[in-house]
Amino acid sequence: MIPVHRTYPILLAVVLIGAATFVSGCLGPTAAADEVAWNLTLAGNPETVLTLAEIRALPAVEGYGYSVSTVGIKYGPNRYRGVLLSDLVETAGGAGADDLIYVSAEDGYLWVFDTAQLRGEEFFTFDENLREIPAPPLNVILAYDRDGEPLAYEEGGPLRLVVITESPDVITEGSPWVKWVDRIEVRGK
Ligand SMILES: Nc1nc2c(c(=O)[nH]1)N[C@H]1C(S)=C(S)[C@@H](COP(=O)(O)O)O[C@H]1N2
Ligand SMILES: [Mo]
Repeated sequence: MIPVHRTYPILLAVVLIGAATFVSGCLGPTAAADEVAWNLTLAGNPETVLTLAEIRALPAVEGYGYSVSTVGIKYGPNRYRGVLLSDLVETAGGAGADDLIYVSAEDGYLWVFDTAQLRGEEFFTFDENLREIPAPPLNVILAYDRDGEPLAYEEGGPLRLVVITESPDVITEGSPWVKWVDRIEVRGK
């Protein structure tokens, strides 16, 4: 018979192994990305709600994002990864040429895009000295990663609208970079 005082270390070991397995499972790279609970509502007909994990599973694009705020503070450049806003609009049922896309956030912020902007057109672009430059090809994405890491809440994550380019030295205005995006709606004019 095992003396009573010896059963405790065995039990403790079993509990610790169980706890370690649980913790490592929670902190694994895929689990960590899934852990933030966030829903994106695509207000089409029918309405679609996507989780962060479902958004990460969609075809992804990458590029450089570099913005300037209204008061001239530059933010970036950083490498962003996310889903094309135009792909999400297709999932929401698509947009006609005259429709507008309302992108909004939990703090009540709203930015309205037209379909030309969905194609990356009509944005103003600037060089490092904030002098306007002809716009190179741009893409509007709903970003979830910044420089290879999930976009932090303080940076507007887990989902932030970002205008990206192929090169790191193109600056765009910060106002369309909607932070904490939770709703995308297509509406007629
Ligand atoms: N949800 C949300 N997104 C937002 C805003 C806001 O107030 N709420 N401000 C916008 C404006 S006007 C600018 S210039 C940038 C500022 O980005 P920053 O807070 O990362 O500097 O975010 C844009 N996105
Ligand atoms: Mo701004």
